[in-house]
Amino acid sequence: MSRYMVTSALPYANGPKHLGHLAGAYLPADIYVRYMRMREQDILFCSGTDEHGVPITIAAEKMGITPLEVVDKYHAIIADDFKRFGISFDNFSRTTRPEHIKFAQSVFLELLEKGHIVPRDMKQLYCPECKRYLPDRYINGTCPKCGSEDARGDQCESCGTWTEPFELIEPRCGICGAIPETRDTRHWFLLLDHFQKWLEGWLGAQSNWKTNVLKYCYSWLGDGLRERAITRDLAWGVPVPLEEAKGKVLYVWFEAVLGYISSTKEYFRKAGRDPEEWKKYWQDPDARLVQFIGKDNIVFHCIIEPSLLHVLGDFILPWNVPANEYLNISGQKFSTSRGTGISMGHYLDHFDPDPMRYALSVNAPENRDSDFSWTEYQSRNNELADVLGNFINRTLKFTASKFDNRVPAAELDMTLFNKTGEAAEEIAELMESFKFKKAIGVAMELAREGNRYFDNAKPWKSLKADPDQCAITVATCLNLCASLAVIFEPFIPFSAKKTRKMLGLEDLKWSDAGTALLKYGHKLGTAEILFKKLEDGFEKIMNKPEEPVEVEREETQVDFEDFMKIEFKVGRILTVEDIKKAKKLYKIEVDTGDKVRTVVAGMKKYYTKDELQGRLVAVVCNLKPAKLCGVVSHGMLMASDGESGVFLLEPGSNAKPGDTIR
Ligand code: B3M
Ligand code: ZN
Repeated sequence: MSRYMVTSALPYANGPKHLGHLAGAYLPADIYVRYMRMREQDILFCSGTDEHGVPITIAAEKMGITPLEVVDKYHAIIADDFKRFGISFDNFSRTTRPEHIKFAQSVFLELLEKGHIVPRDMKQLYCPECKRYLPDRYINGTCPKCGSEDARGDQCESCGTWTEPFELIEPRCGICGAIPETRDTRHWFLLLDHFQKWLEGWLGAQSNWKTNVLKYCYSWLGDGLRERAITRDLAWGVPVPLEEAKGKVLYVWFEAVLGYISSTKEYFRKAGRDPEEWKKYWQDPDARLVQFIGKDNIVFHCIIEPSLLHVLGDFILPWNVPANEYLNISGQKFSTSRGTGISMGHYLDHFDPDPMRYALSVNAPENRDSDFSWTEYQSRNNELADVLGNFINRTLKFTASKFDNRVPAAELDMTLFNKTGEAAEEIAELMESFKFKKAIGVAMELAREGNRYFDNAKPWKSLKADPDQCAITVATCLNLCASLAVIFEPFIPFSAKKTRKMLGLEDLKWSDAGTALLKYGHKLGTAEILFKKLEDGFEKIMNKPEEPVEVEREETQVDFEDFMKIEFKVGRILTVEDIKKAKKLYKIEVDTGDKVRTVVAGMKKYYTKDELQGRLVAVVCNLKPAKLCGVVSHGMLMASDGESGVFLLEPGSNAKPGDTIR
């Protein structure tokens, strides 16, 4: 068994996160972690929101609220959306927590003491109106290269030039438009050049990393690493822990990459475990650190963070950083602010998590940018329904109707079953090398194989002609369903769980795939439809505006699953009696097939005893028992109730007590 520390990039708590984020750093991490847990590895999965930095202060200004209000609001939304998507973090923390702030400050001081951080006096633009130093991107002006008038102090979006604030012609404050002054200030710099040689050696040894990740790293190293300011003149952030640095904060990236460690510390403290236990995941040389990120974060995780950990000394370094490229939407960049993104929450308000998890796994931006479209999503959803859902459903339905919903006595057909074991092994290998896209392809192919097998074996024919063969087919297909529930679990955990329930199985391990899990006589659960097919134009439901959330709900809607929990049955009334002191009620004995139940019903005003006796009625059987005028009622008779009076619902005359009503 190995020990793994898995992290996903800390999302900025400046707004809801969209499907592009999900596909980049969260879904792949979750797939990996779920798989590893099923392999019974010692694995911990931590992340949290990144709550400092300019993105937060910009959001606060736009919204007219404080940065703290911004991060409180979005931390809650982001954490909830991840939960609804089934992203199974062990801990999802926040970088505004005191534990993180203290840790980040201590790292700063240690690097300062070791001579890797030094102060430098410099000039910076200051807005006399806003009374603050202006971060690069808060400065507007004319681009020195192309003459565009709305270049920013960090970049000109028109020509793409990387600008420096002092190069801008006629600079202005990006917030109020005033003309900024030049002021002297002091900042602390991380001397990254100290780590150039060491990084070259360390990165050079990571030959198993993705080539796109290594390419970025080498290009940075190729340019030569330079010192970087790691403090800022901002009111929002982790205070620089020095007397002479009052009013200054740590640069967000310097502290954010330390957030993974503070999140892990927090996990053990909150769980009431030994507070030193986090070290097993960060300081034991046998532990493996796997960090899931988007490609724009590579330099911070492959250059800055390893340098910090290296100086601190006792820490392990990333074992792999399987960074993803971008997910675009119909050819455009996914961006909530530009209105081209679909937020996770907005999606989840209309659809289930699993079809999206599947679509984004098949279409993952693993090695190059990929494109999301609703048409693509629709075909992936329908593929789930037609292939996986269909195979499981037809197998279970057939077993229920022809084999009394039990596993028949039969040997398994090993030709199909060996393929299952092989597929599970192949998928395992792909998972361990972060090739989730290929892995899900192999899984779906196995489900397809199941359908072909069912089609060819024609159990509906062999049932009469060759019952032994029919039993083999059914037992084999059932066991394949169980293996599919294992193999698909990391990708579509909600549906895998439902499938297990329908098969009457508890939690499964990866090693269960390709084994005969369902033995002769095993009682199965009730078959349910796993995936709903989507018709053209289904996505229109999403076009409703996303923001105004506080619309009043007019009617309570009930999930189909909830509705199906109600047991409606046909019953026949056997006897009717008065209840002492009850003016409106009868005590009625009804035969509902399985048993005779007592029901108390307010029918005295509407029906005589004779009219009721012998009548077929519709009964709700699984209502919680309730005591009415001293008699316990075990159900309810269905009746219409309106101005014209009360009328019992009547099943057709051929119906029998015990028949299900739906
Ligand atoms: N908050 C940026 C991003 O969401 C950033 C990642 C921090 S990871 C330490 O892309
Ligand atoms: Zn200003």
